[in-house]
Parts: sequence; structure tokens; C-alpha cells
Amino acid sequence: MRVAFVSGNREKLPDAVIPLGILWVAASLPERHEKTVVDLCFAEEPFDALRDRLDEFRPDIVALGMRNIQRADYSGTTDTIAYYAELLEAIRATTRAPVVLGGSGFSVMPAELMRRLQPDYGIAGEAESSFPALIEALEQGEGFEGIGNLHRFVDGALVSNPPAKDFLDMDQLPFPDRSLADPRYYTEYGIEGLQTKRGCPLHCEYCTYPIIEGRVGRIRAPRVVVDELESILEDQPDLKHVFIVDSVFNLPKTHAKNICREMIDRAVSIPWTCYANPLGFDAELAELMAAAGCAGMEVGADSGSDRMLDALRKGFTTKQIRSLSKLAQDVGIPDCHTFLLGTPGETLDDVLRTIEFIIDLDPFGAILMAWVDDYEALDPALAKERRKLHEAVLEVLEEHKTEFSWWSIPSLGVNYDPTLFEMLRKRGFHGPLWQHMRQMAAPVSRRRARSRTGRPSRSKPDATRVGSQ
Ligand code: B12
Ligand code: SF4
Repeated sequence: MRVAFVSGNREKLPDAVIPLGILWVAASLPERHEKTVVDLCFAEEPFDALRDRLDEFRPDIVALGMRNIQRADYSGTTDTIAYYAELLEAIRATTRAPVVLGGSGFSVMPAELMRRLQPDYGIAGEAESSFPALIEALEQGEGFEGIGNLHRFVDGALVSNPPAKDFLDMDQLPFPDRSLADPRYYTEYGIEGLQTKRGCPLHCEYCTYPIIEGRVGRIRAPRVVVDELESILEDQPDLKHVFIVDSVFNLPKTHAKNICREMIDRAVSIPWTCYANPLGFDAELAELMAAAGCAGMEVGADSGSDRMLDALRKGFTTKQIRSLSKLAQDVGIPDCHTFLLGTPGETLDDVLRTIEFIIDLDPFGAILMAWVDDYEALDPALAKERRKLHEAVLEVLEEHKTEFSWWSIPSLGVNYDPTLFEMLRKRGFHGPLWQHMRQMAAPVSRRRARSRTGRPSRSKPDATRVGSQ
């Protein structure tokens, strides 16, 4: 069969991200199939590019990858769904090949997106086994029932198979097929994704990651991960930075330590960033990460209010956030904390408490997000109901936006806009750009750096804590 993978994602904030999931799935196809990746990220006219490439390739099956529902600045969801509807229309107008939808965005709400977008098939979650099985079933004209997480229409009714009994053994999977990737991810953005494991065992209230990857952590052998990393570095001389895309790198902690030890032993040298959690973080890990080249870690701290951390079922407290930040600072790893403002049950007082907490914590970087629920994409009533709090949060953020010039507030475009990012890249900065924001920040006067309650902040830019390029 001729399989055309289409990566619909055109988002370039905070970075253009390689369609790693598609490359994993493409690698798992048996060799007898012919495959191509139509990546629309850099196309000037995406619909024309899509039609031309499909016309040329004449696929028997089109596999459309949907990564995001949310916009990168968390300002909304609806137009991404409309964009994918248009892509489907363009595919249908070009080829009669069946369309299979998949990817992290699709996996968050597969049944709803099947109904809304009407592809022929959908596969939720990891697809290295189920996608080849679907192709096999299409060839044979039977065998659809046993395919885990497959969604399809039978006589007009949506039929959704249960997930496969077991998640995949990651060490048995071939490496992602990066020969199919657009070289501009390397030449223009210089950043690559690497996955050392799948699954997160925690139960944070809003989180969809376990739906995509499962709750059971499935680790890859450190030797295999570093083999992949070395092969990337060999093939991609332009690469400047690696993002470890694991939901949380340091859970389990022993795995993270072993990955660092393997990198250190094999003298792999490339700056990298990961997601870290205050649970499972200790001094030894911080030291190993620094020695292995960690250039930054992103922490889903979410709130500066213990009441909200509890409500969000984060499993850690503000004290543990402080401890992680201190350990990171001690070894010189820049830490950037993301805070979600306006989650269900939160009051404006909680939002203000979080802002005070950030001022007091003084992390290397902070990203303040005004919360948007994924389901707002499909539920106008929910979107309307949430709008009031969302707008109130934006007002609070507007008031505080000048307090620290290196904080990012994506919904207001503060330190999160394409022109600024392009300028930083032109100056040779790579990797997550918050790592460079602080050294660009103008000095802030103590008077301006006061919290709303008037308590002075101990914060001021510190040129010695600068991320590496
Ligand atoms: C790492 C990460 C980032 C990093 C990426 C770094 C990099 N250079 O790669 C950064 C911080 C930059 C980032 C940014 C954003 N991210 Co992000 N990110 C992730 C994360 C944790 C992992 C993504 C990943 O690479 N996974 C590894 C690959 C192998 O898995 P995968 O893509 O899911 O692929 C598997 C399956 O989905 C499936 N599959 C994939 N494609 C296809 C296609 C077909 C046809 C089929 C059948 C199957 C299939 O099979 C694959 C292999 O098993 C996920 C959460 C998660 N745990 O999934 C969020 C996630 C993908 N991100 C999300 C979002 C919203 C964003 C942003 C829009 C928001 C923001 N401001 O940060 C931006 C957009 C960036 C962009 N340019 O698109 C959402 C997307 C869904 C949604 N709710 O909209 C997720 C799911 C998190 C969430 N909130 O739920 N992200
Ligand atoms: S730790 Fe992160 S990935 Fe795990 S459930 Fe919580 S938010 Fe999701």
C-alpha cells in the first residue's frame, strides 16, 4: 500500500516541533509499504501543497496527524478544529483513499472528533501496532475488531474498540524514521525531540497525558535511548538542542538518573531540556542532570496555592516546588515553571496568591497561562461559561505583566511572539527560548516588583543564571 502521512501542525510557537509521533508510526510500517510524509508546517500555501503532494503520490491511505487542539498561546481552541475540517475536505477533494486520523490532539477526545470531522478511521494513543494492523485489515477486508483504540463508522454508527490489553514494549520498536523529516526543523530551528519512556503514573485533575500514553511507565533501556541520540547527532550536524519529550522525565527517578549516567559515560554532548516534577527530584539527580548537559527544565508547578495544588491533585506542595527550584539553582540548571490560572474551582484570590508565590520563588523563568479547557473546542456552552473567569484572569495578568520582564504570558503575547523569537534565533539562540529571556531582561526596579499586597519582592535579574545555547 502507498501510505501518505500528513502532519497538519503549522504552529511554530514556542518552536516548530518535529512530528515525532508520525515518525515513530512510519518506522513501524512493514517495508513492503511505500510511505511519504507531507509536512505542512513550513508550506506557504498548505492546502495547495497538500493537494499537489497527494496528486503526485497517489496514496492508498492517508494518515492525518493532529497534534494540537489548543493554540500555542492558549488563546483558544475552535479554529484548530475548523482547520482540520478544511484539511479533511482538501484530502477528500484530491483522493478517494480512506483517511485515518491520529495523534495527541485526536487522542484527547477521539469519539467527539470522529463525529465532528468524519474521517474513515481514527486511532487514539500510541499507534505503532494498531496502524499497521489497520492497514492489514484494509488489505484483507477484515480483522478490524481486534485493533486497539480503533474508531470507525459501521452503518453510520460510531464503533470504538477498547484499548489494546497491553501497551507496547518500547525497546522492541524501531527508532523514529527521521529520514522522512523536513530538514528545516534542524537547519532553521535546530531542535529535536527524544522520548526516553512513555506513561505517567500521576493523576493531576486536568491532565490528558495519561490518556495518550497510559499511566504505566514504560521505560526504554538507557543504552537504547543514547544509541538513538548518538545516531541523531551523527546525522544532524546542525542540531543545537534536544527536547526530551517524556511527560515527566524524572518519574521514575532511577530511570532519569540512569539516562544521565549513560550520557555522561558515553560523553554525549548536546544541551537538552526536559519536563521535571517536584516529586522524585533530589540533589543527586540535579547533579547528574547538570553533568549530562541539561540546559533547562520545565516544571508544571501550576499554582502557588496549596489549596489549588490539592484540588488539581498534583501530589506535591508549594514547599516541594521551592525545594526543586533551590536544587536546580544550586547546580546551575535554569528552571522554568508553568502556572495555570483560572482552572475550575479557582478564585481570583488564588490567582493573586500564585503571582505572589512566583515573585517570592523567583524561578529562572515563569510561564503564566490563562487556562482554556480542551472541551471548549467542541462545547460552546462550556466556553461561554468559562469566559468570565478567563477574562478576569487576563485582566489580572494585564496588571502584572510588566513586573518581571522575563516572564512569559502567552495569552497576552508577552515574551511569546514570533517576531521576538525570530530575533532571538537570528542572534544564534536555540532551544526553549525562555532560557535566554532572562539575560535579555532590562533591570526591574524594586518598586515595580511589588506584589499586589505591597509585599516587596526579592527578585531581580541575575546575569549569572543564564541558560546555555
Ligand atoms: C514535549 C511536548 C511539547 C514540547 C515539544 C518539544 C519538541 N521539540 O518536540 C513543547 C514544550 C515545545 C510543546 C509545545 C506545545 N504543546 Co506540547 N506536548 C508535549 C508532550 C509532553 C509530548 C509530545 C511528544 O512529542 N510525544 C512523543 C510522541 C512520540 O508522541 P505522540 O506525538 O503523541 O505520537 C503518538 C500517538 O499520538 C500516535 N500518533 C501520532 N501522530 C499520529 C498520526 C496518525 C495518523 C496516527 C494514526 C497516530 C499518530 O502514535 C504516536 C506514537 O505512539 C505532549 C503530551 C503528551 N504526553 O503526549 C504535549 C502536547 C502534545 N502539547 C500540547 C500543546 C497544546 C502544546 C502547545 C500548543 C501549547 C504550548 N503553548 O506549549 C505547544 C505547541 C507547539 C507546536 N509547535 O506545535 C497538547 C496537544 C493537545 C491539546 N490539548 O491541544 C499535548 C497533548 C499536551 C496537553 N495539554 O494535552 N509541547
Ligand atoms: S505529572 Fe504531568 S503528565 Fe503526569 S498527570 Fe500530572 S500534569 Fe500530567
